[in-house]
Amino acid sequence: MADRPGEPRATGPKQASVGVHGITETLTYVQAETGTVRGVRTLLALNQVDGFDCPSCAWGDPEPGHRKHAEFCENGAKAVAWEATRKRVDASFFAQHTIADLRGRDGHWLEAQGRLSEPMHLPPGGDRYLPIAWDDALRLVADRLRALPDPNRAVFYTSGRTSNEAAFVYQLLARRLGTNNLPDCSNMCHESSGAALTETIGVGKGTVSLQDITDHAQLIMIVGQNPGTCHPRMLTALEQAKRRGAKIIAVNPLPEAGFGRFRNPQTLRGLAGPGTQLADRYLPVRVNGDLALFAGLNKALLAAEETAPGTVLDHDFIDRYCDGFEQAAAAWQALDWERVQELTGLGRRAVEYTAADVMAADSVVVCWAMGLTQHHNAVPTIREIVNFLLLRGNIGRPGAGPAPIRGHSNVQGDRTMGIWEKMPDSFLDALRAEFGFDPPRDHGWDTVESIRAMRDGKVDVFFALGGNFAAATPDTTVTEKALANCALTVHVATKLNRSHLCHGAEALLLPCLGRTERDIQAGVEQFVTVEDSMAMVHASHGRLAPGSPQLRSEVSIVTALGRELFGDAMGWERMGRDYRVIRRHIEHVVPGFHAFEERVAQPGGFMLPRGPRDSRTFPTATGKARFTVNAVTAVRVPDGHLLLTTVRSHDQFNTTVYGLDDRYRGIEGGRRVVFLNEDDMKTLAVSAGDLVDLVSHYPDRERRARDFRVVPYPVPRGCAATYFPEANLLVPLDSTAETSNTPTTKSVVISVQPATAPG
Ligand SMILES: Nc1nc2c(c(=O)[nH]1)N[C@H]1C(S)=C(S)[C@@H](COP(=O)(O)OP(=O)(O)OC[C@H]3O[C@@H](n4cnc5c(=O)[nH]c(N)nc54)[C@H](O)[C@@H]3O)O[C@H]1N2
Ligand SMILES: Nc1nc2c(c(=O)[nH]1)N[C@H]1C(S)=C(S)[C@@H](COP(=O)(O)OP(=O)(O)OC[C@H]3O[C@@H](n4cnc5c(=O)[nH]c(N)nc54)[C@H](O)[C@@H]3O)O[C@H]1N2
Ligand SMILES: [Mo]
Repeated sequence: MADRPGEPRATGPKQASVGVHGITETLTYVQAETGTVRGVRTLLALNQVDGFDCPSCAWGDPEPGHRKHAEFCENGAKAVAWEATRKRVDASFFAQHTIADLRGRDGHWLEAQGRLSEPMHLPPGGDRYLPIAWDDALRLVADRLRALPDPNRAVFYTSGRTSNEAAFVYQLLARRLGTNNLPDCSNMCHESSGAALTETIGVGKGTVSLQDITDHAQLIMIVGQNPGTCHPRMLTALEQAKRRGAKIIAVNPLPEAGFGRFRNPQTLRGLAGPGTQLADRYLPVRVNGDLALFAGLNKALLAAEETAPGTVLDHDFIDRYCDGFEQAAAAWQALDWERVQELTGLGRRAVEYTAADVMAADSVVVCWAMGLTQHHNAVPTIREIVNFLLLRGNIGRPGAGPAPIRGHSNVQGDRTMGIWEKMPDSFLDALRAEFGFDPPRDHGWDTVESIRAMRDGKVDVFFALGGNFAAATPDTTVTEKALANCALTVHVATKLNRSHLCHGAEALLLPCLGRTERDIQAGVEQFVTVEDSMAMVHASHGRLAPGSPQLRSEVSIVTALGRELFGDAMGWERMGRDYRVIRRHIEHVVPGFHAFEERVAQPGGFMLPRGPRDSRTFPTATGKARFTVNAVTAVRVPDGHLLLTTVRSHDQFNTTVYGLDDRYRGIEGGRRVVFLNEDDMKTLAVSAGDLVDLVSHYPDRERRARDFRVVPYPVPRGCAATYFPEANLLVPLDSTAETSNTPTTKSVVISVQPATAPG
């Protein structure tokens, strides 16, 4: 990728988050992209009961009466401005730029050109995209899909901004065609959480509500998550929790600014005062050391119980609701403290003090995100966290439970709607009953399997509803070639990105409405629905005039394609004209959506049922919550190598780079940096500012990412960090988490070598 090495400056990690600086920076960006009046009007509709859902993260909204006039964060504001920009990428843009030219630009430049504004077609052998009429474009896709010798030669990718309504009709289209090839960004995100939670508590989602965090939890652990950047509104909830006396423990190899003082920009106190110190304890765990840490905590809790029987564990809960305790306890007894210390990089005392904090708290919530899910042992790590919660009955009561904090604003809802390559038979049965066709039963391909299939020539049509497949997935070089192997690639998108340039023999670029825009079908304004991290389902009403008259909604594109492909026996046209028809189907097919239309009309929407939380029912294989035995492992790092984790900067949303600064980590003006421990720098004989290559050594071959500046940083010894997606080419396609098959983008074994000239 032509991501030229800027000349980043490093000023060291910051101790505090948000504050006035953040607001001015955001307003400048909003103004530059949208012009002020449009910008401010847009922002005020954000996350209000009659406004649109923030397209950025999946953090939950406060109850309707408790919303601030400005219920958004710095990064939500950027996401909205990014979508509401006045710049346009139209036919004249593509006439001026060949694909080869565009492939030479970096992702930041591509998206900065503005909104895609008309459908475009790259004919076989063409060197640039040309305009095409909507009807012709949809007919082309339908023709190619119909001509497939086997429906499994098509792949339908989804990114997590897609609404419930669009996701539902999209999975319906794929299954009606006859395939379960529905990979999504969740395969790279919280798949490990889903797998671990389904196995142990019977539901693949968190069980915690926003009020559990703000009003009830006595201890909140934030593990492998960077709320100051990725879920800034969570800081407001944590501040509320602190004010009523809750404790907070952060577990992270990097001392993120969000754990320090928080200056709430939405209160006068926050703007003027010193702010609230959020974390009471910070554990600088080694990258991939979390399984060992939680096993160590469980060992410490068990030991304390043996010293003072009946005071630590919740035996009543364990006996009534759980199984597998004895085996798990035996494993903790056998666990060696030295191993815990070696793998976590933390002293035994630090673990025992933390266990004491846990014992002092009547209710504990554990929040986590990508710091846990993208490792080989991600699923056992999260199972071990469930063990930790079960030991003290920290599930199914106020202020307690597991809280995987989701990424994309509707990634959780998309799953609920059936975007998954292996939906259970109960869902497929309901689909058959509702629509009268036999959905395929064989599991489809997830993201990694889809890349392999494309690489191996098993895919003719790749269709993406949003996202940036080429940049977000691992092994960039392999993935880009894999996409080029397809006969047809189709992207429904708002902005131009790298994936649109890694095209098949023929390609289509279909521009769609964003979350902020008014969606009118057959003269009637429509709304869509989304589900947040806390399983609240609510409506989202676009407020802005569409960026171009040619934009169509995702629902309208998918239903029009459905009609073109299958005729109208299933009522595609009605679904596309009136989204209430889709919601009625959802009500019949998806559990928890009874009286959908009425309940979603209530301010704030409604909460989906969560058995473990509401009634301590655990729909697992045994009908009980399950303790598991998890071998305490971590990635083995050979001498002279480091374990690299890949993180987001404060100025990006996944592959969308808003700007080149990472304010909280003190990086300005560039992204090609690698954060190293100063002792490791001595051993490696590198100095601050040196230009180095990062080289990953997986058995199949060497992978090299060139030209990164060394930045000394307080990461644990033997660990390193750099930014996603620049580092994705280092992640081998075959290096995935057990069970969830999530790429191990947070543990890549690398060596740091002097920069070589591009070969
Ligand atoms: N502004 C902004 N908001 C976003 C996004 C964005 O890109 N920008 N992306 C959205 C999406 S899709 C997602 S999934 C979420 C992601 O939200 P996060 O998961 O918070 O984001 P990451 O930057 O991937 O960082 C994970 C955190 O884990 C830490 N970490 C890395 N390795 C380890 C480890 O081995 N152990 C532990 N304990 N910690 C580790 C990192 O230091 C970092 O603080 O955010 C969502 N919100
Ligand atoms: N190394 C490394 N790799 C990672 C991660 C990591 O932490 N490290 N994180 C992983 C995670 S958690 C995730 S979720 C994935 C993200 O993977 P994706 O979801 O595929 O990527 P995004 O960058 O979120 O997609 C951005 C693009 O979506 C399109 N878009 C934006 N809004 C809309 C909309 O409303 N509709 C439509 N149709 N298109 C829209 C725009 O064209 C934009 O360019 O990346 C994964 N990859
Ligand atoms: Mo994500």
